[in-house]
Amino acid sequence: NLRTHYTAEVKPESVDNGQKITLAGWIHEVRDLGGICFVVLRDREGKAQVTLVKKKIDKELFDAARRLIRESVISVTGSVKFEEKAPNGYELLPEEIKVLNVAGSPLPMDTTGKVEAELDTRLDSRFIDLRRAETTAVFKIRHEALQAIREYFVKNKFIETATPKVVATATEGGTALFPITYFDREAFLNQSPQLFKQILMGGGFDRVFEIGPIFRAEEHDTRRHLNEATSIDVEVSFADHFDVMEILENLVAHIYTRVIENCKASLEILGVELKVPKTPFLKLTYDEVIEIVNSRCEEKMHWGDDLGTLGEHTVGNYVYETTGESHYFIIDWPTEIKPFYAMPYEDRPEFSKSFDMMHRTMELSSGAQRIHISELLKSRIESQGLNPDGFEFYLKAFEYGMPPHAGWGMGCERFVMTMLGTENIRDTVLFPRDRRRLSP
Ligand code: AMO
Repeated sequence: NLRTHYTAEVKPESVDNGQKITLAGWIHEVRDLGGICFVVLRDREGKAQVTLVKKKIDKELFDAARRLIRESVISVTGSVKFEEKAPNGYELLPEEIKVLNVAGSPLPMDTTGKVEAELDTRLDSRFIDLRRAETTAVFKIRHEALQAIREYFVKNKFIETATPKVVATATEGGTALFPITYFDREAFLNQSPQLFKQILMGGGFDRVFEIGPIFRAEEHDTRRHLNEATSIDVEVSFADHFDVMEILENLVAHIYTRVIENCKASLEILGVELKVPKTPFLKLTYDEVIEIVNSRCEEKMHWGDDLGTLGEHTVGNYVYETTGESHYFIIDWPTEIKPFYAMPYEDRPEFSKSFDMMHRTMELSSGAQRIHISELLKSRIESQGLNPDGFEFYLKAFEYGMPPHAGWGMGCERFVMTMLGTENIRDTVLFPRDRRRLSP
């Protein structure tokens, strides 16, 4: 047996003093003080000190320990000695150290935290970067967030779905597509499960969610755009935009609650203190947002303009100053700047039943009540300069009993990024895809 415990599991509640255990992991550090040698073993959950006293142990074992090479993989069997002064409150007194694989040197990057590596260096050697506690902490929190999302949806009677990522049509007008070759036909990587989750409403699924990749051929190189992102998508029948906004804000509060409960150690490593956002979130209309921007910025925003980065920050700061909260909605966007599937208000069709969920620093989610009337949908597709022929498979589902429905999509990476205050979105993806990066 190469491992009986993780380092962090060795506690007086669960392990006896003197008990024989086996730890496995990487050599974080070897400190040779002559008469005593400390080998710090690191695993996914933390670190442990293996202590070798020259006078007390086998000479061969002592000499082998002194020669261990950093970041090599070892398995150590020994007895536990609880010792308040030792890191984590215990030492391991070894009987056997198995070297499972020797690491080359020098390492492609430092793992001790003494030297701050550039993001690019870290991403180039991601396997080493992931051995750093700060990096692991981000992905443990991301994992917990996704667990909380699934828990919330399952409890609320959603069905989890998987829709194709190789498709024949665009859905999100504003952003470009990645073309691929599909046998002898042109195809694309999907920008959003949008059309499919709507078709599922026609199939009577009522409440669906999907967590999957979306692909956006956006050329810009920013701290908050990826070319492959993870989208959390929701679609609900017999619901309007207000119903799905409520689902969204409650989900956000649920994720924060779970992360606070279950990720104490990781949050501490990152120095992040979280507070559960207060629900319901403030709702500002698009028209109110224009007023806020124009009263605070020199560059004016006109009706029909999208909210730029400066506008997002201005309104985000306004909301934070007035409410102390970071999350809010912008509702009632002009129909012309939202995708074709957003439902216009019956009495003022220039406005749509759409919303964005914002964090103080950026947009996290967009959604809307959808058009479920086939004729209106066709005319909206045409008025956005698209050809309805390409949407035949989608439009067909609206002709044989499509219920009214609404939904939203939220970027997983942006969510984690704003929760943890991460500088760059690439820090929240294991292997980010951007304009320049296609491997690892
Ligand atoms: P939208 O295009 O606004 O809406 O995308 C929804 C959310 O997905 C995230 N996101 C991204 N994250 C990182 N990098 C990107 N390039 C990127 N693009 C999008 C953002 C964004 O708010 N079909 C609609 C959703 C719906 O109405 O259900 C849609 O895709 O957090």
